[in-house]
Amino acid sequence: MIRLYIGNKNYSSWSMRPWVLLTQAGIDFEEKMVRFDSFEADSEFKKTVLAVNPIGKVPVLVHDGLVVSDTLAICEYLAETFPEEHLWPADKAARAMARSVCAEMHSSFGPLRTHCLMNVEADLAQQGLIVLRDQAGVRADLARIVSLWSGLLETSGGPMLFGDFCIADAYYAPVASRLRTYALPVPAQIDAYIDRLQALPGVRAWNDAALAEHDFVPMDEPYRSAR
Ligand SMILES: N[C@@H](CCC(=O)N[C@@H](CS)C(=O)NCC(=O)O)C(=O)O
Repeated sequence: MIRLYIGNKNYSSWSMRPWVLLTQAGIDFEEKMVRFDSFEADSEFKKTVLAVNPIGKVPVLVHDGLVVSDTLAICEYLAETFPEEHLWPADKAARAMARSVCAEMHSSFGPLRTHCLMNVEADLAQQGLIVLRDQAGVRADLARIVSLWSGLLETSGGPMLFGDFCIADAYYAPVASRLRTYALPVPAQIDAYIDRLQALPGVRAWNDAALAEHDFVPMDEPYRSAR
């Protein structure tokens, strides 16, 4: 049985990706949620996660004695282990592009990640206005996301980035969540993609569970002191 270690669903954007992928694909797995108390060496979070893998971050996947960390490696492992689920697009060129946009997610969008932390439960529209006004990097990230998603949707014809749901949609689900939380303005076709993405059973299940957590983790809440 696959075991996936994740952080708080309200906050952990990296955890969301493989969890949504597994859930949406209907692959059976066991979830182990490790609460974010802090990321200090003596925190319960660090102690628990370090006992599983030396990187000390979530997500971590454990399967048949194998420990796989880092989201991209986990997604690749799942795609290889469950080829019948077609987690990457079947077409070679589309697959290369899907890998490319996932790698871009890993290596880019620093300003968006820094100034718009994922927070499924919160309404941070006012903060979104301030961030957009003050952070040129967030404006640039938003423009890139709009152009990236628009191009992919135009090429594939939708409803997902590469037609059918694939790893790339799971990868951008936390970005879509941020766009909603901070009410960042996007064109109508991007708004419609976000609606479709958030309506996927796997994404809905994550968001519902995030709302049910009723936890408040101060290190992930730069804009609020309470819920
Ligand atoms: N590149 C890693 C990033 C994972 C990551 O940063 N996870 C956060 C939670 S969303 C974490 O565990 N942080 C703990 C720390 O920074 O010490 C991946 O793709 O899985």
